[in-house]
Amino acid sequence: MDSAPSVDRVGYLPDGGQTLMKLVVTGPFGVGKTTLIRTLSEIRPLHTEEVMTQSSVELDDLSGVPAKTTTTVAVDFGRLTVPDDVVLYLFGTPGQERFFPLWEDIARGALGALVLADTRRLGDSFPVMDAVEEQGLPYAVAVNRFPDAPEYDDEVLRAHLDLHPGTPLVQCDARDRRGGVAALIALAEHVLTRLP
Ligand SMILES: Nc1nc2c(ncn2[C@@H]2O[C@H](COP(=O)(O)OP(=O)(O)O)[C@@H](O)[C@H]2O)c(=O)[nH]1
Ligand SMILES: [Mg+2]
Repeated sequence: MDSAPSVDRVGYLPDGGQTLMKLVVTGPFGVGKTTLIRTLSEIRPLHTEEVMTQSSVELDDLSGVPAKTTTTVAVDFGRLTVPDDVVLYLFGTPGQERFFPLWEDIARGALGALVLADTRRLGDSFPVMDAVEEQGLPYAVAVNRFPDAPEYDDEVLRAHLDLHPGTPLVQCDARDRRGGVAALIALAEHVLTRLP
């Protein structure tokens, strides 16, 4: 008897023998979360992105991100396998503070968070870092370098962001795979050192 055709889940389920790690990619509106997950994911990422409508004009502050035409209304999801058979499941959160109540659900089971920041508005990342700390999640900060944003040395950024000396800080371009992978590896290593 022919066996029933298997559901094609290749690419969505790991092959076994791997360490799975759920990570949250977070940060303020327009900082590059969706872009980073799109750049990194080895599967076609899931995005629940919507074109922004007039009704969000008063809600979503576009200052600093004038070219933005879409907004994440729920989550982004992607997957990335890094050396040593560690499979990272990436969950992007919406950036708008009105969605913070969704966080607990999105972050449930996550081992760590990558908080994205933009040097033109570093302060926008503070409430996000607070939310991550409230969840008790270890995190790393990735500064997404936009071409027209001022550049600072790591020490200056650390001081501005008031980072704990143990918190990893990485500067990257969300559209560039190598820098994004480096940011996630820094986070994964940080998470692993904190596991019992
Ligand atoms: N120049 C530049 N543009 C970027 C970079 N990252 C994101 N963008 C653009 O910035 C806008 C906001 O990015 P998006 O990923 O949607 O932000 P999100 O709200 O955090 O998910 C989009 O138009 C992106 O194409 C970057 O590193 N450099
Ligand atoms: Mg987004």
